[in-house]
Amino acid sequence: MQHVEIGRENEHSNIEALLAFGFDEGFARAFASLAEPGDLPARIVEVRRGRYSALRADAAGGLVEVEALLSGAFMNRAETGGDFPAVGDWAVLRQAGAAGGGAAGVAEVSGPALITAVLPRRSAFARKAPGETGRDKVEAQVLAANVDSAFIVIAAGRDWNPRRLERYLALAEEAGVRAVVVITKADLAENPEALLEEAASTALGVERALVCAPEGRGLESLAERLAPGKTIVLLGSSGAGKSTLLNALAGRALAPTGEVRADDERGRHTTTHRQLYRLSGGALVIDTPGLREVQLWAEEESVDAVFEEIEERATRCRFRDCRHENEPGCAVRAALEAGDIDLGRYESWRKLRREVAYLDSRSDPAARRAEAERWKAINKSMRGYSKERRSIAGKSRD
Ligand SMILES: Nc1nc2c(ncn2[C@@H]2O[C@H](COP(=O)(O)OP(=O)(O)O)[C@@H](O)[C@H]2O)c(=O)[nH]1
Ligand SMILES: [Mg+2]
Ligand SMILES: [Zn+2]
Repeated sequence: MQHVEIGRENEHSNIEALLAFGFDEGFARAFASLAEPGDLPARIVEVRRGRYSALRADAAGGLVEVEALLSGAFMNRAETGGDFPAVGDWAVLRQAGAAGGGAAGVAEVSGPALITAVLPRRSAFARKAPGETGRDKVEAQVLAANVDSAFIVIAAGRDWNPRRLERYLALAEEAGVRAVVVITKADLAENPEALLEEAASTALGVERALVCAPEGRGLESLAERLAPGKTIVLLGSSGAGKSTLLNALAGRALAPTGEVRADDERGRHTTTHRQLYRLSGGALVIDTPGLREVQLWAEEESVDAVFEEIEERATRCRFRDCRHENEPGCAVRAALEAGDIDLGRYESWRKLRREVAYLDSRSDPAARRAEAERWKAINKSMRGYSKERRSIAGKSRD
């Protein structure tokens, strides 16, 4: 394996400028093990229908954004949708015509760059790929990679839907990423306190913020989450105010807002544009288009972790394999009847569990588990961490 030192010019590249985009020693090592002479590390900053923009160092010590395609070898190797690059990924970039050039360094060669590999992810937000993927086969689509935390954006008013929150929280749990619930459009809330409370009883132990981005209200609490070189992803439905929030955090219009949902006759989303931005403070923010359909790509444990009160009751059922339907001695049903578990939560939990069961029936659960472990190799301890945090939050609630 080649040795790469950060902040030192070497035969590969001048990578110092990439540090501001989250590059570090771990990524440098992974890069060195996959790269050939002349290759460059680059972060995927934009994905548009299978076309990629990547950010790499230039010869002058700055950064340049280049268009990139997948190499033929990459395409041959890719087995499932989850193998393809996503916004936030670190990639090995090869300038066409420069391969094998040896001393090419950071030569400014024109022509398309090729992505030859994606570096192992530290976290990945995935959903079940929408649309036609074959009748018997379901696949993952990675929405964002190498993310440090997720802002789950939900607007007061018409968008308000705690059930959707649970779905995103399960994805965050699966990704091993810390979530913050951001309630936007505070100006539309008749009773903002009630929304905060509902969010608290839906997202147990998860941080919450109430903002009105156009007026700059509530942004300070979020600003604390925005550390230089750390990556945040904005998730939430179309029109929830994600791009408006991004622009307010940036202090300037980085992303277009107010976009109208673009559907074709079949009702499918035509906007597939995800982009990574850098705020002047140094934080990196991934904006995603409104997702109409966020089908789970998760394991049972990730769903259960979002419904802690149910998970806890379930340990007291008479039968170990109780499905909490009509079994005798079911502690979950008993708690439901006593009003200790909310019916909406119970039904939501069952729905998400059914989605996982569907995934299990249409994909190889062992393969999915292995894939998930690969994506969060470094964040593996997060699940235990978030549990611990929850119980602390639960205790201090009274
Ligand atoms: N009333 C109100 N409208 C907002 C607020 N934030 C965003 N909007 C509007 O909501 C619409 C969708 O916002 P946008 O940021 O594009 O949503 P996105 O699809 O999640 O990126 C736009 O018309 C915004 O002007 C807010 O705090 N209050
Ligand atoms: Mg937007
Ligand atoms: Zn039960």
